[in-house]
Amino acid sequence: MDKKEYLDLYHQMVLIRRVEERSAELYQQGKIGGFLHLYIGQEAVSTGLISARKPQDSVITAYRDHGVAINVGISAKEVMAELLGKATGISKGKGGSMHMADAEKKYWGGHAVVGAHLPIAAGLALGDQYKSTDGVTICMFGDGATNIGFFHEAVNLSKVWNLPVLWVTENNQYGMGTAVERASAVSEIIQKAEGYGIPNARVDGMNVIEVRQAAEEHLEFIRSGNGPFFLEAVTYRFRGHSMGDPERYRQKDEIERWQEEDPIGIYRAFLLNEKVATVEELDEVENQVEIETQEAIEFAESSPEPAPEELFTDIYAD
Ligand SMILES: Cc1ncc(C[n+]2csc(CCOP(=O)(O)OP(=O)(O)O)c2C)c(N)n1
Ligand SMILES: [Mg+2]
Repeated sequence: MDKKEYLDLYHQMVLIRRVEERSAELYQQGKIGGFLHLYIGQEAVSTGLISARKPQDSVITAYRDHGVAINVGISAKEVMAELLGKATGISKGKGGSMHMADAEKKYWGGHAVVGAHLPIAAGLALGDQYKSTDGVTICMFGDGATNIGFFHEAVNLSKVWNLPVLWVTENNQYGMGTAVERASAVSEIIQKAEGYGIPNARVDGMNVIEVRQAAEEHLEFIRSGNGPFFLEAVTYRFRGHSMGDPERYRQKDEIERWQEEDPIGIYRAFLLNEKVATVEELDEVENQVEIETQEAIEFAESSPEPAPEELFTDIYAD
């Protein structure tokens, strides 16, 4: 990567963090309705993964989807407007937090039902295989999703049909309020990939460079016609499952231990140690993000709500 690319990854991670910190405030002010699941703590996973994608690659994820939206190139303005349910949002204000998508960018959402997007990912990959494109589908899902039937059906079939899909489980140690060990028969999720004969690896999900390198290697493996690959990114969410989570299922000192591994802090130290950038340059990126986030909020707040007729559009494909 050249310096610009290194700084761009830093920009993306800080932007995700700041947009989400501000959206938590807007939620508390009652300006965002419904659920709000923050990606704070997990930024290195999607930033590293998506930075390795080619334009022909599809991306699909669960409801913790704001960060992924920013990584695929959706502007902070469109993300914020969607969160506020405004017509200028990326899903025209009709999707909200859990349903951000952009077909032009091959970002297929944003899915609220746990595990339900895995069969869709298998279908996207089947489409690429059928049309002989060299696109790969990157499908991200939580550790909890790997206990669901959808997961087993989709992952099994991906191996049977040798589909070009990169399965990525974000093991953030918890489903809603349930620790991995209490819900999954095996605590290393890659053991499930073994059961389906799918090559697999674990990566430090707090280290954006390691995630990127893993993604580059495994996407190339899949693109060369080797069928699916299964990656487990070990990570942690710093905030509650969604807004209003009393967090009675984990200790404060556990959260603090993980916060010492802050993915943004780790990457910032890396950029400074490797002399890729100076403190002033990184501070400048943060200042830019502050302005970008503030402008996004102003844009969202001053945008109109969707017109009532919009209830009847975008329901069926033309
Ligand atoms: C089929 C289904 N069952 C239950 C729920 C309620 N639910 C929402 S999130 C969640 C936990 C999922 O945990 P995980 O897959 O680890 O994702 P994370 O929230 O950690 O990102 C549950 C059980 C749901 N949305 N869909
Ligand atoms: Mg989880």
